[in-house]
Amino acid sequence: MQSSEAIHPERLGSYDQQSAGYWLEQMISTHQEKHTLCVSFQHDIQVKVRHLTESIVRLTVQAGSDTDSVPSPGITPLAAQPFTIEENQSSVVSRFGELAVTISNGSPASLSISDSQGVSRLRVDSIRFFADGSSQLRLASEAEADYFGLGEKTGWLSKQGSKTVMWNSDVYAPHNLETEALYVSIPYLLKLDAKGATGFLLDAPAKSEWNLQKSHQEITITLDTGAVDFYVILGQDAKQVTERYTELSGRMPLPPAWSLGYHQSRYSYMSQQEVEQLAEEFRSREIPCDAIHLDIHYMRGYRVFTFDANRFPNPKKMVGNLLEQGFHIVPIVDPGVKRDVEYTVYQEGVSGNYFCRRLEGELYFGEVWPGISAFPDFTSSATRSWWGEKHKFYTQLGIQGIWNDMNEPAVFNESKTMELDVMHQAEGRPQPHRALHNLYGLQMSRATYEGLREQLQGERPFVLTRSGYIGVQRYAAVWTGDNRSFWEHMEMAVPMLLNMGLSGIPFAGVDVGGFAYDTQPELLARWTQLGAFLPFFRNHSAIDAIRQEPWRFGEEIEAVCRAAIARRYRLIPYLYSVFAEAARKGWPVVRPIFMEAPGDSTARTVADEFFVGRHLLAAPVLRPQQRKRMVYFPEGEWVDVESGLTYSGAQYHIVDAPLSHMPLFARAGAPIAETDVYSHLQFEHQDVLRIVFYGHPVGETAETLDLYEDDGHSFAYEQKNAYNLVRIQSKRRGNEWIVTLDLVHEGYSTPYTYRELRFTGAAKCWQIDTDYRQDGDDIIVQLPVGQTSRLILRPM
Ligand code: MIG
Repeated sequence: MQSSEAIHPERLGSYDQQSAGYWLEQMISTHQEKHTLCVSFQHDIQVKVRHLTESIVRLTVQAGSDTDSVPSPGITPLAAQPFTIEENQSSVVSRFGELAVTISNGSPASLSISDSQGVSRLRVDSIRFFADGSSQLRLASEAEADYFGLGEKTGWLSKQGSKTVMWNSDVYAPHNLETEALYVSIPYLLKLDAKGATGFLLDAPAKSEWNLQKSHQEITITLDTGAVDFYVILGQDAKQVTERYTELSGRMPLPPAWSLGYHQSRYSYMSQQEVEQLAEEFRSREIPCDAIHLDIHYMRGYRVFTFDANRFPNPKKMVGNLLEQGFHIVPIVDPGVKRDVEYTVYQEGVSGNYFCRRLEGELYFGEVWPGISAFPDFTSSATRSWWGEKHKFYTQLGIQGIWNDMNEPAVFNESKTMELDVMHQAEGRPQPHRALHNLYGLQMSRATYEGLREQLQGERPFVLTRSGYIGVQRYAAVWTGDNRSFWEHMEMAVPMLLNMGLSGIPFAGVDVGGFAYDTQPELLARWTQLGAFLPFFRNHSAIDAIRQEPWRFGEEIEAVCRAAIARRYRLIPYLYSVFAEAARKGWPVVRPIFMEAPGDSTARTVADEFFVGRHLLAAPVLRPQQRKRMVYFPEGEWVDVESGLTYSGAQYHIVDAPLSHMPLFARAGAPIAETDVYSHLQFEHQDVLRIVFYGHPVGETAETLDLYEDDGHSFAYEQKNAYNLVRIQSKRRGNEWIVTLDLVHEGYSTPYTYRELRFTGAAKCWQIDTDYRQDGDDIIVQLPVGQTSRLILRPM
């Protein structure tokens, strides 16, 4: 605990330390090198402009004319395109597609990015370089602009008014508003204003500090070291910018279906027997579950790529038996390799030169769980292949998922990480840890993913990581580290995950129930209800916290948890289609309300509700004993999927929120794909597919679901086009309600032969022009797979 002495005036640093240094100022000359515009300034500073697409530009600003900043591995490189250029005495303008860059001469010089209407979307008012190698950008900010993104951060949905640090950090202390750095760094801002949406991405693997505090009327970004290298992305709205941003940062490959299921974890399940019993509990209690995680105690003395022979006498048999019952085992793998001369992984790491070293040659050692350990240098491809190959140890046992922890990297010392002068080889461009810190987790998950992909012979790997950087979604799902069993932490999870989604990471989740501290029955129930609609759904708790499996608090809470988990399993066809959309377009799985209601200014302020895809609106209950909650509905009509009650949008309503379930609303008349609940997810055995229309569409709207289907476990969707894409559209035209099913792509043969369309409550007021069956008030139509259809419903 800190005392008041912590704020002793003499301990506070001076605020004008950084008054020295020089600005980007006084343009000297311009020239073009192929598709790069190079502008030279005083103090030997070069600005380079590269138009990458019609709406994305890359700008680098650095001192010294012979160096050229190279995009970090966070970026999927895009080739520079030809552009036009206009020059006059005071400025240079380059233009391609809908984007123009204006470099205005002066002291300081400024850089402005404008759209095809000539409207400035983002302006860098100044760039300053300091003698210590750090630099600072000032972005102009207008009062009506709002900011989102920044990856994994505490606080509310809007990032306006926040201060944050991009420096991957292991933070066990409670995460709160003051926690400026967490495990993942995504130096990316999404700006929304009346002109549209604009993305700003700073490719800075070193530390950067972002200050969006309102009092500044500007955003300042201070970079510890390295070139100023950034991208500006223009678009109409958040969806379009996110799609374009993920062209640059990459998109998630389709994960295996099982990883969308419920995961159970604990630090730690201590033995083979305990794990087997746990699995049995899930099956006998009929709680769906697809994965069990093994935390650090499965290893022999915390040595990665080993099993402790006493605790886990027969891992192969265990993994095999569990697989048969539909459970995947996900063991944890940390980066630290124990210094033990009799341990082959350590021996190979030393002899193969795979570990991080000082410039002078000696190995870097740090202390983590196994004691003194060496750390693989994942910036080198040789190290990544070696590490990837080591995963044979797991894949040979039948394991298909790996959990990467401590990869900031976390080290038990004062700085909490590797020393800054340790070197990384970085494919022939050696740099100290200080410059590349934020890449460590990304590169470790990459090594893991690529290794698994190689060994799994066509099966999809699952990797979960704690640390990451731009582009981490290409390799891994992310969980947000050590939260606590606090209601406040559950509440914070919502904006945190929404901003991660906007930052390109669609597959993310939090420890359901809370990691540290003892959970409470009602908290676990509410958290499980929320977790069922988060992209990654895992219950995990700390070694000293009370047990929090779904049945630990008696029958009522168990029933609530079972129903919540089952609800997710029922909606898997819809959820999987949303995942497929994330893989194709980069759109988040869970989306802030404003993303589906771009013109709605109230929607922008809503941080405690979210969309799952476009048609489901989740309103989690985030307070103890709360049995009602306020919900903002954007324009349209919304149907409570449980009660069938309809709410009209563009306003707030107070809705019932009994403990039994979380308020969940479907867009009236929009297609939602569902199935029956199975104990685990195996698409090849899914013999029911239901397309449910809750309520009916109002107004002249047309809502679409692109139902995506494949085998859920192989890469045949990619290699042999073995997938289906069924475009289901529901629209009103005058009095008629028209539903169409188009087979956009057919390449996967489904285990079921009919698709069932269910119109809830429709029998009371609609008649349909085809054969149907009635179930209560629902109208049911069965359509043979492979048949295109057009159904018309008319009011009775
Ligand atoms: O804090 O491996 O965030 O999920 O259970 C110790 C033990 C290291 C931190 C992870 C947590 C995991 C724990 N690890």
